[in-house]
Amino acid sequence: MRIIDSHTGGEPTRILIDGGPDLGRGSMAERLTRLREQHDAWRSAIVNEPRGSDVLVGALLCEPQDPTCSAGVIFFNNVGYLGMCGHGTIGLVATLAYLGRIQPGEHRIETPVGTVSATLHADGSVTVANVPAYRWARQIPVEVPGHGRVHGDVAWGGNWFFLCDDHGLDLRLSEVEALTDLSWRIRQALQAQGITGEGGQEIDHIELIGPARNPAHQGRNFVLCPGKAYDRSPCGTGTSAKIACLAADGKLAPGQAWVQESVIGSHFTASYQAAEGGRVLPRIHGQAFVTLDANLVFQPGDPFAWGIRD
Ligand code: PYC
Repeated sequence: MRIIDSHTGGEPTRILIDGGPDLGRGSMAERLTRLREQHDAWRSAIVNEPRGSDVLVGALLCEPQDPTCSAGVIFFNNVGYLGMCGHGTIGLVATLAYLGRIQPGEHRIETPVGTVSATLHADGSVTVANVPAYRWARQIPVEVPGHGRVHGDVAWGGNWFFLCDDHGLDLRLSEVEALTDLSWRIRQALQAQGITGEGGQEIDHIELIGPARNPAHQGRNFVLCPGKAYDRSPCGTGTSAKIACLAADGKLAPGQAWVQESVIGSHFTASYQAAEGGRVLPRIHGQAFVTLDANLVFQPGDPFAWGIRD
């Protein structure tokens, strides 16, 4: 049971390369349902303490359904499953390149929310052509207990995001505790006030947005993930949601570059092509580096071999 860790702009991804549960055939969405309902202990064993940590995004590498795809993947974290993961897809492509399984060029990858394409460049960087992104609602007011009213756009970028810019905080590393606390309270307020994505879907990522610190970049974010860990990268799906909002506001033209900084100062370069129904097709460019190549060990008698969980 081999795992390979990488980081993309500081955000780690741990991929189970072989071994793991038998999820059968079918789409990644069907296999995700089987993983969640019958084999959730694997998610916990891979990413939860004591083997992992709250920051890790995990992934199962799967045989794709469509033979023209290079891989199938299911992403997860300390509390559940992700529809899509931008930094994780960049990490997956860097991992497949490290393994010698792919060469520079375009590769199609099946995810639970659709097939994405990713281009491995000769310098090792990766461009992900994400699933269509769109803004669902504009400048929704939310009463946040202990803070007051904030406003935000609700947008889909492969996960649901609430993008808020009147939070009043500095998007810097020394403010991570305050940023985490406010984002968590915004998320709880969204739930309490019944504010959701399309079809009542839960908004489980909070994205605080603000000005870039590097004058060559266009924006900065702080993204709180569903399990209360913040994204060290600018979040590929969050950056996709952001450019969907910019496109909807007429502030970013198709093909124009938007460089999004994370709260630690790493960055992704994003752009989009217009799609039907006001949607955009985001492209996210970044780079991942492999940090560990190891095997999972389950020793008999280890009470936490499958992770610490409820
Ligand atoms: O890069 O899309 C992303 C992502 C989602 C959660 C953590 N990273």
